[in-house]
Amino acid sequence: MNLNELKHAGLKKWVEEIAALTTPDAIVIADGSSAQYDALIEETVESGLSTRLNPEKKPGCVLFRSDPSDVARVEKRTYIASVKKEDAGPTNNWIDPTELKATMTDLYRGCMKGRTMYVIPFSMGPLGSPISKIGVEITDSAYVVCNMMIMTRVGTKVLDLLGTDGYYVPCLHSVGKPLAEGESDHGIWPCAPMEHKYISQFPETREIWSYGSGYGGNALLGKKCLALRIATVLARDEGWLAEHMLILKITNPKGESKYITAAFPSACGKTNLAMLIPTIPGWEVHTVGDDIAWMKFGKDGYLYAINPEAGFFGVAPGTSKDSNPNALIAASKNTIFTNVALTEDKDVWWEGIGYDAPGKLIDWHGNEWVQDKGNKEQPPAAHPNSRFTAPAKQAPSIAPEWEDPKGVPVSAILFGGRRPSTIPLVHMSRDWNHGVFLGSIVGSEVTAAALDVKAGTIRRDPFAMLPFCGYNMGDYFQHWINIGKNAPVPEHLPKIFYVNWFRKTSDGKWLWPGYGENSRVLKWVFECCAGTAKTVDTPIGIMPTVDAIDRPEGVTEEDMKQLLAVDVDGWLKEVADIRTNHYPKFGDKLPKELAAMLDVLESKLKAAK
Ligand code: GTP
Ligand code: SPV
Ligand code: MN
Repeated sequence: MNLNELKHAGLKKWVEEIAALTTPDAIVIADGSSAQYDALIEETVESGLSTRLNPEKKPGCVLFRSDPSDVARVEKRTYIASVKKEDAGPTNNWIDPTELKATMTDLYRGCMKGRTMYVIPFSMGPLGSPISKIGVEITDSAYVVCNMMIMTRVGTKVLDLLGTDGYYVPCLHSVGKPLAEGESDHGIWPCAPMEHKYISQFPETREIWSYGSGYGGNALLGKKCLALRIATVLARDEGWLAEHMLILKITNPKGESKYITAAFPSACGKTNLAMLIPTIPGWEVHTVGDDIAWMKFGKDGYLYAINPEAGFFGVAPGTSKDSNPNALIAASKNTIFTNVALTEDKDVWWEGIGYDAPGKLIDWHGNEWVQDKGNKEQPPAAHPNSRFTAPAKQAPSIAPEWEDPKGVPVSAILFGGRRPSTIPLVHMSRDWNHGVFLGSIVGSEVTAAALDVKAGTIRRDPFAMLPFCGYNMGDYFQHWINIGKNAPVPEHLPKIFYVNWFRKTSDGKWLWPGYGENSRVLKWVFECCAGTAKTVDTPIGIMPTVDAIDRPEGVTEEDMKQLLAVDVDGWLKEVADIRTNHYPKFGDKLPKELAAMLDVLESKLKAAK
């Protein structure tokens, strides 16, 4: 299909304007067909940008490598360009939108010369569903087009829905100006130097402009930019929630099901929990989504969640037959791998895949790599943030209702992060506002999912939304409080929990085995929702009694006591940190309900000393 076939005059005009600015050699519209997907992949294979994997081991799969500087989201180069600085708030980078557009327009000028410009009409959420949002991404990266075709619903069906004047969110992307003439891209996608990268959201005009990076969250603009940063703004205005959450369905041995959503910061276990295989007999878990949830009240007063995505952009390292067999099967065909290692027989390998490297590998830099097991300092063969892009429907665990436009009614919301100490395995909030408090204080050890934040240090990541909230985080806290206040049926609000799979012993070992064993905690969550759980009231909230959660093999009674103890001194340090370093950032935007919760927590802890 070509430009003249575009029936939507506004869209055609926008595409023409961008083409005039960026001067591509050709314009191609993504029609969503598998023939076009195959042809695009073939082009990248032929130009040396990707490697086709062994069709017997990984049919329909390819491997891409990025520039070593373009392996994760770049939070320092991500902007919420609201008209007023205050509306971006204390946790977002801000530049005046007029100034930022001028800077970026200069960068975009002529940037697609020598390349094809692709126009990708896409839907976040099932096609035609009243909750879905339509976007159109313009990009000069075939890698982005192919990833978007897996992660979202793409093509002429979306254009049909748009008709001649339908609304879409314009999303402009370029990997950046090509290298100097004569220089090749060395089999990696091009990108701009750090100081030219911009991942910009314009909340008032609901536009997204991204320049200089080809990596997932920076370049697949339907995902973090639209389905979170822009969607949070829409959700605030329209009274719903756009969240960095997995959605799962848990079924007990009697066949009764409940739906749970969970917000953990990037690379803290959402994909794994969403696809978990319970270790407790008779229980089942099915996947509705692994990264983003949009939640709206239904007529019955329950919050209903939909997964706006159609694929998984999952962390590869640590994914094994033992930890997440569902993800391995989902990514066994028709999958795009990014920055993992390549074996001699053209299969993939990564750290934590569950077996030693089979012979000589090509690492994510494109260099030969031989495993040296004795050497703890050996750089990894796969980048720690290497990823697979796999169609959601390929996961054996996918719930039959995962595309239901109504969504699924949510009984419980979990918050969590990587906390080696203090935070217990699980506790439940006393009520909605206490749950909002728990979300607001989420902290986690930083992972490799973003550049420019020091891995290993703990930072506050409220609601796991620090990098994804499109407006003032203080107003976002208030929005969560308001959702509780305005709930049509308060007793149908989800219960809110705080979990931590990442406690460590003093010698650095995991205190809790995690993965499938997390089903034991989900069972307690299920029982809390059903009103049958064994609970005890503590200064920090409602907790399981020590015998309420069956112990997994290898976890002693002592371990369990430690996992479920209230570390009063640790929590008092937590309170002090929130009081001096975290909450003051929000100034008078901090909801008074949250300030009051902190006082209550402190006095309860002091009373328990
Ligand atoms: P994003 O896609 O970045 O939003 O991440 P995610 O939250 O989906 O994280 P994911 O499930 O991909 O997990 C990231 C890393 O955490 C992987 O290396 C996992 O192996 C590891 N992990 C997940 N669950 C557990 C767990 O229960 N215990 C431990 N120790 N590690 C876990
Ligand atoms: C995350 O970083 O939270 C991800 C990967 O889910 S990305 O799409 O790159 O944001
Ligand atoms: Mn994520």
